[in-house]
Amino acid sequence: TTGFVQPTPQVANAFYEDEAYKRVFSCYLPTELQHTLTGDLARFGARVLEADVLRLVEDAERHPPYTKTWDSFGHRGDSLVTSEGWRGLSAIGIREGMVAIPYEKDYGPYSRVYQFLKYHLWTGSSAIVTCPSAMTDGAARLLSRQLERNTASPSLSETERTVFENAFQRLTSRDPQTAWTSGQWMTERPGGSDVQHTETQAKRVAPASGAQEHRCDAEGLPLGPWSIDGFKWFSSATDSQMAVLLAKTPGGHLSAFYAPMRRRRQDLASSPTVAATPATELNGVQIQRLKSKLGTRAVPTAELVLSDMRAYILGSPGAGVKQISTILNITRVHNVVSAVGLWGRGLAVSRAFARVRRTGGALLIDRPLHVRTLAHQHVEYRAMMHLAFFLVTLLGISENDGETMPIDHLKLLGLGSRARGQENAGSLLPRHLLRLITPLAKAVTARAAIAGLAECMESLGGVGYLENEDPELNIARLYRDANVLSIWEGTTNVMADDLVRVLKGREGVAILASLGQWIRAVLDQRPVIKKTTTGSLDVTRIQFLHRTLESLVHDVESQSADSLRLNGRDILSQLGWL
Ligand code: MFK
Ligand code: FAD
Repeated sequence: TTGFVQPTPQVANAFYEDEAYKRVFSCYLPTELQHTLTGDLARFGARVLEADVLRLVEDAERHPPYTKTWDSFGHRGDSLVTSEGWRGLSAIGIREGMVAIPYEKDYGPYSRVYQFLKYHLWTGSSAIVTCPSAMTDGAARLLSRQLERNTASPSLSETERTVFENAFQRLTSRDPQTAWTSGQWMTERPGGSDVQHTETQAKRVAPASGAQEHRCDAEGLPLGPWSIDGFKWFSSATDSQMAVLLAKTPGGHLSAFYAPMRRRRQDLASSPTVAATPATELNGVQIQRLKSKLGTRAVPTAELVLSDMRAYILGSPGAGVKQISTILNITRVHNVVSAVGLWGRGLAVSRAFARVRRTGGALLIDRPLHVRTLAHQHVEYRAMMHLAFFLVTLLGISENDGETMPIDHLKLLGLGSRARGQENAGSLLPRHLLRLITPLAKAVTARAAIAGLAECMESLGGVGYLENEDPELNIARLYRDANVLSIWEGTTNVMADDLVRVLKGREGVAILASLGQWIRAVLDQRPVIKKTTTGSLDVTRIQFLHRTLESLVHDVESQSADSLRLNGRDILSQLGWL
């Protein structure tokens, strides 16, 4: 046909074009590191828009995973087939250090900021391989804590130490040939928010030394002494090499376990004729079926039947939630950055479209009403970007306690007292804020991104609603994917409930005191902030927050946990002013 054809919008490298991203880059990294990291981030901002990466995204979306349950001869195999696109994108994520960066510790407390700045660029082109990488990061953190504790006070057997060390090295590797990803299996049919009704059972079948246990995992390391039977309702990284899962130990105690996904086949030693078949099999796992989902379609989310899955316990029996919360608190930060990352890509498409689309003779970029609509979105996005990267900074500081940071930089973030030598208060403050802000930020960024991406779709008119042929412009995909962010890793109500758990918990009073201390420190910085920023930290808002906080402290002290729980979402939105 002849006639008008809309010129294609060109999405630009976010490192140079996304003002909120640029602001966060300069706010949350000290100047020297900005120089060091510019090269890699600018390169990666361009890389995620290159044709070969976008082809992988398209392939991953067009070819969702499937299972081959039986072979032609009737052997059950449960092989999971993922697309070339999915595998290619997974390899890129691993090579770029999407999990490895914070464990390489090249930039101390700022390694987390670097990791998540890169991750932000990645989300929109990742086909959500970021889901397994989030759980992998969480599992690596959990295993590294086990190993650190063991160094300080030995409690692991030599076999356990070797198995955990091997897994940790693989999870944090940058080599796609040898790197592992990890699943996180919590949700069961009776409940995902409330895991106390977990039906999966674990029993100990061999001594911890593994002396009587000759079966090995795919690495040749002994399989664990616990045998697990049950059913997991959602497993999103079914192609992973390991999982951290919850199961009940005798006495009904909810406990956490490490389990390799595959084991060496026992029948091979006695039947040399089957040597041509795969040397490993699933470690007591059957894939019941893959889920059919609104979004995250490339992610292999499965229902799993567990039957004598062999595993190692993590921590003591009954400490399952406490152990796995190390993972939860990391994956929730990934969720936060995924929210702003997907939203950021959506806004980039909106901006690109407004530059080329004419209505009534004018480009949309010159139409005041359209610009006002976009501007409102950008202000919200910018606020959520600050929340996200403040949280990331707190994570980095908390994981690298004791490392020195530039004082001016810390002061600007209201964290300066730490460097003034107030060791005790100083080192507690970031951890307190991290515990408080993680559920808050997880809840508010997810919902803001979902609403924001709906706006982005509308800003493109009818084309916004289409499953666009150009993967970098497909807001419909971003919107479908973003909708899970308020559900997995704890729904909004569960985050509100977690906030009440924090406020009414053993450390509640101290945590609120830290929040008050931080707000006062930020207010102290008012003159500096005014001088050094373009007004992105709104002081009136902070003063308002201070007043809100005072009434909140009063409420927390005077009300029961149950009545506070009813108001959990109000508290979330009040603190959302942060
Ligand atoms: C691309 C984006 C990245 C994300 C990818 C994700 C892929 C999808 C993966 C999933 O969805 S995995 C499944 C996620 N599931 C959840 O997030 C579960 C949601 N439910 C909750 O979070 C509940 O609050 C929880 C299961 C934790 C409640 O369990 P309990 O047993 O009722 O907890 P309880 O008794 O209140 O707390 C037990 C202990 O754990 C307490 O410590 P103490 O024993 O010392 O008192 C709590 O303080 C502690 N705890 C609970 N939550 C914590 C925590 N500690 C630190 N941080 C937390 N978040
Ligand atoms: P329920 O817990 O039954 O919640 C239903 C509703 O009740 C929600 O609106 C919730 O907010 C509300 N509610 C629950 N408790 C309370 C309360 N105390 N107060 C007020 N309201 C409450 N899980 C894994 O373990 N591993 C995975 O890899 C994984 N991947 C997933 C991938 C996808 C695509 C999806 C959609 C889910 C995945 N999940 C995974 C599961 C996810 O974590 C759960 O669906 C989620 O935690 C909610 O649990 P549920 O589905 O049992 O809902």
